[in-house]
Amino acid sequence: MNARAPDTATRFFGIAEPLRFEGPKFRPSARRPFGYRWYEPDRLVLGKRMEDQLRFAVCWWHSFVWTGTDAFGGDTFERRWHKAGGDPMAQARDQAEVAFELFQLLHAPFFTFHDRDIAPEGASLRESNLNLRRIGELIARRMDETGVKLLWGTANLFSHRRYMAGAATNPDPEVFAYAAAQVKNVLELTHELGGANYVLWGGREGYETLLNTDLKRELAQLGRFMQLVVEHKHKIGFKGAILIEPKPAEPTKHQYDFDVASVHGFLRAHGLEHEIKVNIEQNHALLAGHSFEHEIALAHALGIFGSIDMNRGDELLGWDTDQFPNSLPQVALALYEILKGGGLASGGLNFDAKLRRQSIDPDDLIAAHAGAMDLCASALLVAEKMIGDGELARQLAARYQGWDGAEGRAILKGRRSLADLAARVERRAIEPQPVSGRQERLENLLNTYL
Ligand code: XUL
Ligand code: CO
Repeated sequence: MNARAPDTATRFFGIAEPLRFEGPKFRPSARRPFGYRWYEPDRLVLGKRMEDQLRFAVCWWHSFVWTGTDAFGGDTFERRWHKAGGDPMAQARDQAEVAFELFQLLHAPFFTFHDRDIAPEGASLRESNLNLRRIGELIARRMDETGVKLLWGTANLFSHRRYMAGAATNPDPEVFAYAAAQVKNVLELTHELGGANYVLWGGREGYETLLNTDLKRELAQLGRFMQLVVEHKHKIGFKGAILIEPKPAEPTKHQYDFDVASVHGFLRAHGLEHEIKVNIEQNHALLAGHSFEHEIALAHALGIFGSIDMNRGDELLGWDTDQFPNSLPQVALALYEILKGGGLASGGLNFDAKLRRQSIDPDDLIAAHAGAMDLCASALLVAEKMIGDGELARQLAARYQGWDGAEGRAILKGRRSLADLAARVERRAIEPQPVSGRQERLENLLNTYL
């Protein structure tokens, strides 16, 4: 990454020097408050540079747009670009400069954005598009100067009141058209900025009550919408992956893209299983009643693994708290599944995570991201040990070895009928012997890698 020194007059953060790899003994001091203990971009891990294994991205919305509100209170952050009465375009430009200041300080290789994060909505679609294009040009220049890349872009199809009853699943086709227009524009901008993927999160593609919802129609609308996006992707020659981000609920009570399994069923129903993959978020997995690693392993098994929104949910709260990850075993298990499936490919680890609303200092943004990046780097080294040692894989293979034998293969290849199997069991008259699942031993083994 090329360093582009931020203008001292407009600098937002308290430090000017980008963070460095300091080694595991590093302790923060007044002179050097931030540094990486584990994140060493050039270190080779399983044949790839650590930076290329992890592909970190900073998200625009939580880091620069969110003001610290909650259901009971307003802005706590009071960022300078959110001052009431300011010129929204000037504020958007200032926000973009701060964003690149943060990316560079962190050494973050990627970022992600929604259209409405980077530029204000105008009085008409034409005006909104113009705003987006103008800020897009500034972002393109900063990307060129710094080498920071775009992991994915996405359209915000959930904040504006026109989308209160859904975007693609709206009862009004004019809203569907508006959403399509917005996606067209952001997909094109993502393409021009060299984005590695394009994400669709169906924030309002769901419902509150069947009394006012025709579920069958809405699913058909959503399927058609996704086909339109894929058609346009091919038309403009965008080579990145199109990703759906599953989430079971919030803001709607029931969302159609509930989890990886429901998204896969939906994709197959609309002939899209080879065109669209999933962007899996830890907090969303938890809300759907799954572990993070379950969703990752399932997506790999179904051939639709795309990318990760890395964050952490609170096990005691039933909503999307979007905290920065900080549990080593949790992230190590997730990375183990990612690596077992072949790695991130065009995906990345996007920190869809936000500060707690009392963390009002600019440098809290640095601390949060740096800590999360370091945690993921350390978890990657754990996953490397798990794979390198191979004992977990050996024990798993041993558990299923019967299926690699002649009879197991014959069953799976379709060479046995139900009657064949019944006759075999009667003929042999041998009771299958249960074998220990050894869960505690495996959990102990896992702890030896941590
Ligand atoms: C919402 C969420 C979104 C998507 C992008 O829960 O995760 O921020 O990641 O729209
Ligand atoms: Co997300």
